[in-house]
Amino acid sequence: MAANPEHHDVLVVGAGFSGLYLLHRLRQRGLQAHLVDRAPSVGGTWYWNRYPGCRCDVESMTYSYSFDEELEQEWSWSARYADQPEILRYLNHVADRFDLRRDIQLETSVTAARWDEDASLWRVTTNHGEVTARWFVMATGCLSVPNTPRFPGLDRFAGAWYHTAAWPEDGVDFTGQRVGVVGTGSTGIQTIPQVAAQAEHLTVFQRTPNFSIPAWNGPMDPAAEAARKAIYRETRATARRGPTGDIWPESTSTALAVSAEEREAEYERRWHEGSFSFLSAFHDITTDEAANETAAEFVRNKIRATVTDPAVAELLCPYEHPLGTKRLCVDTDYYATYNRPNVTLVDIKHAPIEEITEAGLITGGTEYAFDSLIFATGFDGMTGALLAVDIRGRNDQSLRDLWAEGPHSYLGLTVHGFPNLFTMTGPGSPSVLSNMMTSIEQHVEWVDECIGHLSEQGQTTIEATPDAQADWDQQVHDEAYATLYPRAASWYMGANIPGKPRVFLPYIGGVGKYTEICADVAADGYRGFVVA
Ligand code: N01
Repeated sequence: MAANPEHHDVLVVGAGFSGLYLLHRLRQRGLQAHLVDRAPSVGGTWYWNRYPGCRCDVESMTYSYSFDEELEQEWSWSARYADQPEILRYLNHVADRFDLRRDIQLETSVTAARWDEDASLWRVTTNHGEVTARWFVMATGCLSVPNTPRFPGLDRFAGAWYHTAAWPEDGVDFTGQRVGVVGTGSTGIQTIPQVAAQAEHLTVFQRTPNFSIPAWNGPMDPAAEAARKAIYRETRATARRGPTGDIWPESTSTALAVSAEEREAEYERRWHEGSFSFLSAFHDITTDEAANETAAEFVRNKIRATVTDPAVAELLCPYEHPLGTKRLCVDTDYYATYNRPNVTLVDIKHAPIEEITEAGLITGGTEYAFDSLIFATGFDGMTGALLAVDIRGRNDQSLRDLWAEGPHSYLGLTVHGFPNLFTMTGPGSPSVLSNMMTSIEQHVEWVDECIGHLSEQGQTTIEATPDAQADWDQQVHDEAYATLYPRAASWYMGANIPGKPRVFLPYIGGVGKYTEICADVAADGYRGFVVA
């Protein structure tokens, strides 16, 4: 440990969308901010996830920064939904454009952080030694710790295996190979059509079928781009006010109050619009089981109409969870991929993977042989990256212990007992239920203004009160249980990680409502916090 650790006003962990913007804001305010990231590049999730087919399933003209009008006007996205290399280029451009790199230290992993009561600062341990900071911001993302299930025998597999979230930088050529993919969430659904087009044979191992809506992706239309740029300020404001952080209209009708024909027509219209707008076709889709079933059956019929083998189509039809309660997927040619002669779908719900062998894997007593195996098996969502660091607050309280039965937070941003710690898009915030960009910018601006306000007032600590935290935990729970979401064994519920507490993690009350609450808390002198 260094005798005199390097000191910063603010230490930010994570060089993704959130950390980069926060660094920029804090520096503009004259604070000395320092950003570290374990990766060799900026980009966060867009650095690590580089699997074939990886792209954003939120439209790029809303999944991009809004804080700088020149950037917004000058940057051109090549497609409606940009792919991973383009998003990574954008983030690198932002790092250069705002001269961020001089305060970014890469290949630096934070392993522990301890609140020093006497000095009122955080002591943060990294692989390069100790750093101290008055303010400590975990901008580590919601989906940063990959989940690789412990299939017995994985170490004896003679082929190559990959997790989609730790993809080789040089890519992988599957030409002529027999490939297996485990997992059919958003990632699997993006990568399966791409791998199928290259491999000699692809076998998909599906535990739970998912609902997927077509992206209708394509090259950016210059006229549409110009039209959107002309009204960028209005659309950004709409995104911030609405529940989803995006700009499609929310329906005020209920699905069962309209005729079957009207309902079908609206679903058809939204289907052809593409993406998550489908979930907003009627306002009760996520709260009323019967309403939800009408949307679910519409999608199942699309699957049946697309997939030529009726048995395969039926296997792809989700029945287990209401539509949307596991994150809706957005695809390009996903269901049609199962019409290819070189693609096989294997149900592992009823015959789980027994073991990985030298040649491949065994399920239902059958061995499937592969050259390569791909795990698109997701992440330890929302809490994984926060708990990967041994964070200790007042009285050496460990965050891991405090959250052993599920996370507690005030506004999803702060935790009682952990002064001056901010968890960007943390559990208890809208984050993953919204267009992340809208939520990230709202968090960055709130945290920056909070730190700025306190610094101007000569105040050095802010800490959530236990009452404010308990009240927020309750609100997060109540909002969730007024919907169908907790019925699904989803990663939103922590259900994908063995042993993880089943707690609904994000705040589902909507971005607009949440933003108002946060603004009101600040305007009310940081209500619910002790400031000293
Ligand atoms: O992960 P997932 P993901 N045996 O957890 C299966 C974001 N994202 O990486 O459903 C067998 O959704 C698991 O099965 P089941 C987005 O927020 C964004 O696909 O648990 N199978 C499931 O099929 C998304 O929601 C973009 O029964 C096992 C799959 O693996 C989030 O990332 C793109 C298994 C995991 O699905 C996570 O998506 C991609 C086991 N032991 C992702 N364990 C954008 O475009 C897991 N599975 C912005």
